[in-house]
Amino acid sequence: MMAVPRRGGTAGDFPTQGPFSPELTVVVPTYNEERNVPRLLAALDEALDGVPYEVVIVDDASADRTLDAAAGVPIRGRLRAVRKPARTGKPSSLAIGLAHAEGRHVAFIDADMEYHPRVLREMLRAAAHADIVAARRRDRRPLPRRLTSTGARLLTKLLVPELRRLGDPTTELVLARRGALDGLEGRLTHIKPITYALLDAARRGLRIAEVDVDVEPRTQGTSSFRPRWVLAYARQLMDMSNWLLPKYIAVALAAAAVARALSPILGAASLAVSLALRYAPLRRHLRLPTLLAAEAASTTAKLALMPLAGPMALAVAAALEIALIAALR
Ligand SMILES: Nc1nc2c(ncn2[C@@H]2O[C@H](COP(=O)(O)OP(=O)(O)OP(=O)(O)O)[C@@H](O)[C@H]2O)c(=O)[nH]1
Ligand SMILES: [Mg+2]
Repeated sequence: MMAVPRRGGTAGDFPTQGPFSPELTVVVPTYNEERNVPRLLAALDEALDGVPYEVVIVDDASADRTLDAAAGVPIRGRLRAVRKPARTGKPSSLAIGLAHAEGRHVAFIDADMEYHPRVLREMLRAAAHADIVAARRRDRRPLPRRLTSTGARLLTKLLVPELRRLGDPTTELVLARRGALDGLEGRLTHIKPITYALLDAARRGLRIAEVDVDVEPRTQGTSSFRPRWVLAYARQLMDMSNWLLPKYIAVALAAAAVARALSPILGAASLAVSLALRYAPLRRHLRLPTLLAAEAASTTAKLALMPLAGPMALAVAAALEIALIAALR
C-alpha cells in the first residue's frame, strides 16, 4: 500500500490534522486504465464535493502508466494505491481494496466510466436507510454485451431465490456500510464478487436498496471482458444456488430408476417411492409442494405431448420439471 504522492502540492482538503476518518472509501480496480483513471478521479472529486472521501486504487500490474496518471490528478480526497506484483484479477483486487478501506461506507466502481461517479452521491444518500445500495443498471452498451448481461440477470433471479426481488442482482456497482461487508474480504473469490456480497447481505437479513443508473459504453481503453467469464459465472451461479439443479437431476434419475424397477411389484405406489427418494436427500433445499407441483406439471406435459412429439415429450417434460424446481423454491 502506498499513499500516492501528488503533483502540484495539493495535500487534499480532508486529511488535515489527526487521523482522517472518511465518510466514503471508493475502491477502483484497474488494469491498463491510464486513459480513464484521470477522468474518473476528476469526476469523482466533483461528484463528492463536501464529502470526506478516499480512493483506493488496486492496480493489477498494468503495463501502462495507470498509477502515474492517477497521481497527476489533484483531488480533495485522499488517494491511496495498491500495486499488485502480478495480475490476479478484479475479484481479488476488490477484496484487497476492501481490506484497506477506512471509510464508514465503501463503494466499488469500475475505472472505465461506464457508471458515472455522480451516482455515488445518490447512493450515499440512499445508504442512510440501507446497509447496502446497489446500482440498478439502465444499459446502453452494445447489444451483445447487453444480452450477456440480461441473460446473467435472469438466470440469477431464476436460480437464487434470495436475489429474486432485486432489479439487478448482477450489477457491478454497490455502495455499502463498511460494517455490512465485514468478514467478506476472504470470500470475494467469485467472478462476480458484488453479486456474492448482495447474496450474503440478503441471507443475513440486511437492508438492500437499489438506485437507477445509466450505463454507457466505455469510450477509452480496452475491455478486459473474456467469454470465459460467462462460464465462470455459470459456476458461481451453481455455487450460490447450492448446486441444487445438478443435485436434483442426479437424484431424480436415480429415483426414477428405482421406481421403474419397483413398479411391477408396487404399481402406482412406486410413484410415491420415487417422490420420497427425491425429496429425502434434498429437503433442505426443496419444499414438498414445489416437488409435487413440478412432478404434476411434468407428468401432464408428458401425457399431453406424447401423441404429438413422441420422445421429445420426455425432454420437454424434464426441462419443465427442472425449471419449476428452480423457480418455485
Ligand atoms: N485490478 C484489476 N482490475 C481489472 C482487471 N481486469 C479488469 N479490471 C478493471 O475492472 C473494471 C472492469 O473491467 P472491464 O474491462 O471494463 O470489464 P467489463 O466492464 O466486465 O467489460 P465491458 O463491458 O467490456 O466494459 C475496470 O476498471 C478494469 O480496469 C484485473 O485483472 N485486475
Ligand atoms: Mg467495463
